[in-house]
Amino acid sequence: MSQPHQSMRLADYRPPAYTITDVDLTFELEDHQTRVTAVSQVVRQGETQAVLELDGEHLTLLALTVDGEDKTPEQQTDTALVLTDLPEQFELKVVTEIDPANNTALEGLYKSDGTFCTQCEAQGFRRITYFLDRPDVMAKYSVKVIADKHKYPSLLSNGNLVERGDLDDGRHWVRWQDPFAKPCYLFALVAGDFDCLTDRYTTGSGREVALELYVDKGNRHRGYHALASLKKAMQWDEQVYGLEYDLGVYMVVAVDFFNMGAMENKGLNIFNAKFVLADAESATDDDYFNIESVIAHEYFHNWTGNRVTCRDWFQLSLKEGLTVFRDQQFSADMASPALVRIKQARVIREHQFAEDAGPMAHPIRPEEVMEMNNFYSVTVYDKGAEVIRMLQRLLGQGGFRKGMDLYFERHDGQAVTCDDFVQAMADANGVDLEQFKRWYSQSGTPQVTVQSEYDAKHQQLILTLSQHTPPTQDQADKQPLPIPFGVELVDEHGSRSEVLSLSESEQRFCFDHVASNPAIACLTGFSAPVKVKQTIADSDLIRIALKGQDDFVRWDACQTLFSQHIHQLAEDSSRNSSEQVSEALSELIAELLKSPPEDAALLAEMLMLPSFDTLSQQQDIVNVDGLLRARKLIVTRLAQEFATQWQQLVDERPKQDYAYTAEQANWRRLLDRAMFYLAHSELPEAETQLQQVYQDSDNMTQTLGVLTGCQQANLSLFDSLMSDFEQLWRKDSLVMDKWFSLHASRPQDDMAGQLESLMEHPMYSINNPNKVRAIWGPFAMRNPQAFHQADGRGYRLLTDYLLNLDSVNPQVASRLVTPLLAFKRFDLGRQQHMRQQLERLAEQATLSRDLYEKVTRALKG
Ligand code: B3K
Ligand code: ZN
Repeated sequence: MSQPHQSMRLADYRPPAYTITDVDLTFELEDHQTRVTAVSQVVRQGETQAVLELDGEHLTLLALTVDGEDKTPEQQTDTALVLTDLPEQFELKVVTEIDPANNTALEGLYKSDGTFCTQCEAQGFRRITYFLDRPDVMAKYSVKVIADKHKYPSLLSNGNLVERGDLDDGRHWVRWQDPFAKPCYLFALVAGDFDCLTDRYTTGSGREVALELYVDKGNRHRGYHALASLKKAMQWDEQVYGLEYDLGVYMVVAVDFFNMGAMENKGLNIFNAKFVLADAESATDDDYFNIESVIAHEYFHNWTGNRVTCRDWFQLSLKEGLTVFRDQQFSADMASPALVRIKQARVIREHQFAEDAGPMAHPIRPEEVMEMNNFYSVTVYDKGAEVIRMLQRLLGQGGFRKGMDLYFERHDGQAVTCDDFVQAMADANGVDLEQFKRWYSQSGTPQVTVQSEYDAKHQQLILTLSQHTPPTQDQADKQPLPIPFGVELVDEHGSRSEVLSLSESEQRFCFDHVASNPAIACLTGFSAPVKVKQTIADSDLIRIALKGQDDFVRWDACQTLFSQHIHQLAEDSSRNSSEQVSEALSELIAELLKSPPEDAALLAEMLMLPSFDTLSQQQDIVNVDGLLRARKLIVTRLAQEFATQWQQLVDERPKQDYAYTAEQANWRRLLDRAMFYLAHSELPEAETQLQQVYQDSDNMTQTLGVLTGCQQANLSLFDSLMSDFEQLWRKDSLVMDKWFSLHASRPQDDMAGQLESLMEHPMYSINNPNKVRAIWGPFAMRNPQAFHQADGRGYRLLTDYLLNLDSVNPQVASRLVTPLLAFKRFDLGRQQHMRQQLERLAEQATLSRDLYEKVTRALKG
């Protein structure tokens, strides 16, 4: 195994011995030899002889002075510079040289195609200069950028542009000043040649804000949706939280090479182009939705993240959980609230529960971290958002808002902890949230068992709820949590609902005046990120699905019904047909199609079978072959039984021009579902009909719907449409990612040749994370048939690739290793194959810290 990397512990947090109040940075941009001069005003906060340890990686140190005098560091290592004998206050000047063009890790300053850009969160600033790279050091920045004027007409950084000029060697320069003190992770710089879309926004209090969106040349027409989304988000935050933007300019830059979605740098967001660019022909409704939500997310960070930031990285959920919660609220207000909630529940069930069940289990506030980038996780983000949602439910909307107001009043301009946040909520509402804090420190997925007794004579229903959180790899002992548990009782007369507060291991709840034995729908609105154990009859599930008031439980009842039948069929390998088990399913589908819910998106979701990942979370040991077989049988059966209805839905699709409106998007979601089933229907005319839809299409949503249906049903039409699609889009990088994904997620046994030929495509590059993710993400995460081949060939293919990728971009490699970490949840044969591959990784002498942390945790568990 490679060199042991060190872990950091929350318990070891100490305030910094020195802080930096002001920084003056000068960048002389060159591909391979960019010179960075950092002049910092340093102030001692600790004891007199305190040493100053500056973080720095991949840097060439050219000069170092203290108050103008040369300084020799006491120690210089690969990751730090240690200075001693320092005055109480001084000016520190550090000159370093860096190589942005060879920075394939895309952390710090790097080149993305022809553009210079930065990514500093979490610890990328230390790749730019030696610095106190920690969020509790907050300084005011003044930044001068010097670069070739012809190649880089736009030179951007945080704050306000205060000066600019030309040099006589063909270069020009600008100076930016950010009036707000910030941690270095929010620093940003961009230099490039863009098309710029501009707009204006006037805040509630009358401040004029210039909005500027920078995109690759020729892509201007694809920027309007992002710009409109930004304005909606600005307005929403004023209305809902009373929060206004605070600078004169808000810039968003789209780049092609980016490790994740986007970054909330103060006043200068940098985005993966995928979350900015959209037009009807090239982007799907989901792309439009995601753009709106990511634009909003980054904008909302200006208050929850930038104005009030994290004291240390263990507190990441302070800003991420809260900001995800805010972007979800916003999205629900913009589109179908039911759909937004269902999507979120799916993320938790498919991915977050899986994280809890594996070697990377951690609380939303982790206690031990080796590589911080590994903790930008579904737990910190999405479970973090669920925790905020529970808090809001507990305090009510008004109480929550009071808590937010107090949080900003107390902590604006500070770097604080999750405890500070909860305390503000508690104080604003005069409540005790001590037990609630366990949600921050305890990892794992609580299981709530529901038992009911109905007493017809007294018209009384008693619900007994008990909670139990199984041990996780990081934490053996668990305590009861406060769980808001929404229930809806549905009988033939109607329904009533209530949110029960479960806080002990077991509690009884009594309902009076219950006229008849009701169907009990649990977790209305997905009220808590827990698993529910309940024995429930098919007839009750159907009743909830058709008569329930709460959209989430209506959908969930369908999911449970599907799951129960799939699991039964999966366990019985002698059954090759779903005839005997599908009566209840047929009844459900028939009723749904006869009297559908008003929201077409909700209907589309109700008609969708649970994914392989959701199903596998419901088993202790995943029965890969059984689940795949059973799921397919049921799809085919429903496709055939309702073939004419699917056909009719497809035929009757509205034909108006594309617009991204909630109504149209919801309808297209239903069309997608109908096409999926039609493709599986084995009707002789299905292919012709689907081809017609493809030809008629004026938008990517519809086109991709046809392709996905054909791909899943393995129709020969798929190949011809895919070559047509490639002819049309081969020059368009973002659209080609969809083409790569469709190939990589095509269910088949042997993917080696396919993957190889995808990587020979001129558009593919191992240096571009979008390309890597478009191919390897779907293969490893959405193609169980190929990835989980019983002889282990899928695992080997992924590992071969990771061994190359790790030295290029460890962060992206570390995301892709996730499916292998779950090896203990598979049968012995697969377990062994997966473990072998993890061992191959572990044997690498040069394994990155990112992969090292995950692989060692997995093998030691
Ligand atoms: N805060 C960034 C994520 C940074 C990830 C660093 N590996 C984007 C976001 O959550 O808004
Ligand atoms: Zn965020």
